[in-house]
Amino acid sequence: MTVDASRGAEAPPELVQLLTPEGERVEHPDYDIDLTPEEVRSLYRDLVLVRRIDLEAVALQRQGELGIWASLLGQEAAQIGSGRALTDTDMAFPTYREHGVAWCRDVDPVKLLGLFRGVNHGGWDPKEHNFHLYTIVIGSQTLHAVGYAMGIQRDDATAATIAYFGDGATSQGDVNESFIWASVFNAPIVFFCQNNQWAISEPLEKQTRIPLYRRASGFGFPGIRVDGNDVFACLAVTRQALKNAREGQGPTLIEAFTYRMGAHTTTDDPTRYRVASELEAWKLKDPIERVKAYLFKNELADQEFFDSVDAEAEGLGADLRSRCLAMPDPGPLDIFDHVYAEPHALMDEERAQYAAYLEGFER
Ligand SMILES: Cc1ncc(C[n+]2csc(CCOP(=O)(O)OP(=O)(O)O)c2C)c(N)n1
Ligand SMILES: [Mg+2]
Repeated sequence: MTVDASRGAEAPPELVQLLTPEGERVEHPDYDIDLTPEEVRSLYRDLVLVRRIDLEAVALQRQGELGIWASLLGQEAAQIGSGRALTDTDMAFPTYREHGVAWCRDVDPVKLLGLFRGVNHGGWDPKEHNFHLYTIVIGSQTLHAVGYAMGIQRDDATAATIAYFGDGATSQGDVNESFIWASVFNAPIVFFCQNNQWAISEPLEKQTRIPLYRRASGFGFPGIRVDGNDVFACLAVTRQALKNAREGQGPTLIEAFTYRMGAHTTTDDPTRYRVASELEAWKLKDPIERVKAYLFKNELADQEFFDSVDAEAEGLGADLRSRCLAMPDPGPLDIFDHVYAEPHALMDEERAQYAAYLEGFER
């Protein structure tokens, strides 16, 4: 097996970075960010809380309370940075792993669990949060997002759309088709690719021979690679790309260079296909530790602050657990209610047949 050096600890040269893994602020000629201490503390809180939500969800799955869970571990900065760059009127189209973006869109985390517990089909109103339902079919949401972007373009709205997808998804036809549509129609969209180096057990080198962000040039729009473990850089780069989209400058592809620190989902065992040293190298680039180091070094937060965030995280985890366990199971016939928005003769027939079948057990 070939090992791509770029997946190790060495940062590739094209990377936009504003905060090093050691917590040092660095300048970039094209991107800057001016955050108040309060804003940095708030980003830190977001990062810690979404990691805690994720941890609780993994534990719930391991205890049989969720059918499956797709962990965001390691990708918190990519999601919080890009999620906090969105304005209320922007629209986000996630995959199944964007729990951090959901947090930024004020989706109650227990609603994320409903889908994975099998008690609903995605328990939030996309219009209320401007956050579309989770999409499992790899890459398909990029087409929905471009369609939405073209729609708001025709409505003359000053909003942008963001589509999330992974490195593996870039090999899908849907994603490439969405790039073409977005490009030729100059759609107000940001393509946010979280390159977490793996598509289940397929490594990045099986998806591409060139850095993913460079694909954009072939489609005719800018591409940029950002340190996906740097919340400042993700915020700055996404903010700029969304602004460009809103101002009629068309799409941007952002490749957030990050790492999936956990399993693909709870059904996966990554020790079967990747070496432990790779994970160890990425742990040194942890997205939360560098913000903590920055806050400490610059005396922008004291121990009391860190303790209070930890305590809040513990409370959130416990609350999430109890509310997850309290979610009622749907009735067996409820499944027919969500196929069509309007009453439907075939559904009525199938519901009646299934009800009769279930009654057979009661006799
Ligand atoms: C169209 C389609 N093909 C295959 C799958 C099975 N599948 C689920 S996740 C996944 C890998 C996706 O990798 P990537 O795009 O890198 O996203 P990540 O899971 O790493 O966030 C695959 C192949 C699917 N859900 N949809
Ligand atoms: Mg991936």
